[in-house]
Amino acid sequence: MKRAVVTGVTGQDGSYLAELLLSKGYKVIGLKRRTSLLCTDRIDHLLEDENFHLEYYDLSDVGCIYKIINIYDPHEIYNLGAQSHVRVSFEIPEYTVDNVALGPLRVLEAIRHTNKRIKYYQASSSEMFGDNPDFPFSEKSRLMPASPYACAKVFAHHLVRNYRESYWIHASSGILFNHESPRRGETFVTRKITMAAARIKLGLQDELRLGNLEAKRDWGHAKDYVEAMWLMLQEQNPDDYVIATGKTHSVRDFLEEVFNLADLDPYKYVKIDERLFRPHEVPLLLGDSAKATCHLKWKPTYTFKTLAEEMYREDYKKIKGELK
Ligand code: NAP
Ligand code: G4F
Repeated sequence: MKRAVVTGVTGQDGSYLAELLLSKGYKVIGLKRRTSLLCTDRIDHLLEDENFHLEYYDLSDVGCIYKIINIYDPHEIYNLGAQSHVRVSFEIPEYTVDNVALGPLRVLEAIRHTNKRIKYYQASSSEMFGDNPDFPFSEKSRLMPASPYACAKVFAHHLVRNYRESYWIHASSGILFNHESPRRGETFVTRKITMAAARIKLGLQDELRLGNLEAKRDWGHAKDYVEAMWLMLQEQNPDDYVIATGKTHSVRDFLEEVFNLADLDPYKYVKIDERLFRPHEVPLLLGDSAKATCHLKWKPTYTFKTLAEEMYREDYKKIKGELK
């Protein structure tokens, strides 16, 4: 039986990836950091599965990473754990850089010193392209990070190539563009919008504060994107892959799409709040995932519209259920 470790298993991607790996017959060791509230909502349905093991860890604690490798002898490690909010990284840069940049270093060092046959997946990000004006972005595009978070992701991205070439570790980076779902964290813009639309529709909210509506993102669905992570580690050779839909839309487009589904006029509710702007904005992200299509045979199944619709409908159903 194949064994996979997933850091950040309580997050959006960690929960979908754990489900995918269990469905493929893996034993999954999900790593969760200690929080004062339990925060396992996204994986509660997996806790009874005999092939799912939940362990405490922290990306700043080297010893626990060696311990997990020694106990479970994994074939694959998916490193998804991170302080993943770009704007927050301007508020807590040192903490962000520690887990986003040094976390991967610690895991790769543990692999190097225990078992170099463990395959490693690094959660790289389209934020690394920052304000590079030459889109669409491929694996060869220039990295121009525009936040502490993105600078740290660039460090980790280069480190993966360095460990691949220096120590022959099967380490791959997925340069994933924004991916969302009904499990997306509530402070990211898509989920903030779908939750607000549902709450306004149900009479529970009368205002939605947003920042820059003109920023554009290449938005896909997290379920599609975790499939790409797994595919990368099944390849004979490790490599870097852009994972994207190849379409870009503004925050305004997403807002209008969702409020239209709710049959609401967004401009009756939206207030622009300067505090939600970033010191350095990434104006436009658009990915070219031709390499992943060719090598991994990966392509997205969700569109912008089906993603927005699923997110809004799920939020509406959940909030209405809670009201009852
Ligand atoms: P997420 O929902 O924010 O989940 C992040 C996970 O990391 C959570 O399990 C979180 O634990 C954990 N974590 C946070 N700080 C940590 C720390 N200091 N030490 C250990 N674990 C920590 O993020 P996601 O959307 O699933 O993204 C997964 C990974 O892909 C992240 O590395 C992110 O940077 C990267 N990425 C995401 C996207 C995207 O659009 N979603 C695109 C490109 C790359 P708690 O549950 O306790 O908070
Ligand atoms: O939803 P966001 O916070 O996502 P962002 O910054 O693009 O980062 C996400 O995707 C990255 C991949 O490209 C990941 F690496 C990262 O971990 C994360 O998952 O913001 C999207 C856009 C930004 O331009 C922001 O300025 O929406 C704009 N925005 C406008 N109003 C807002 C808001 N963002 C948030 N979070 N909240 C707002 O009220």
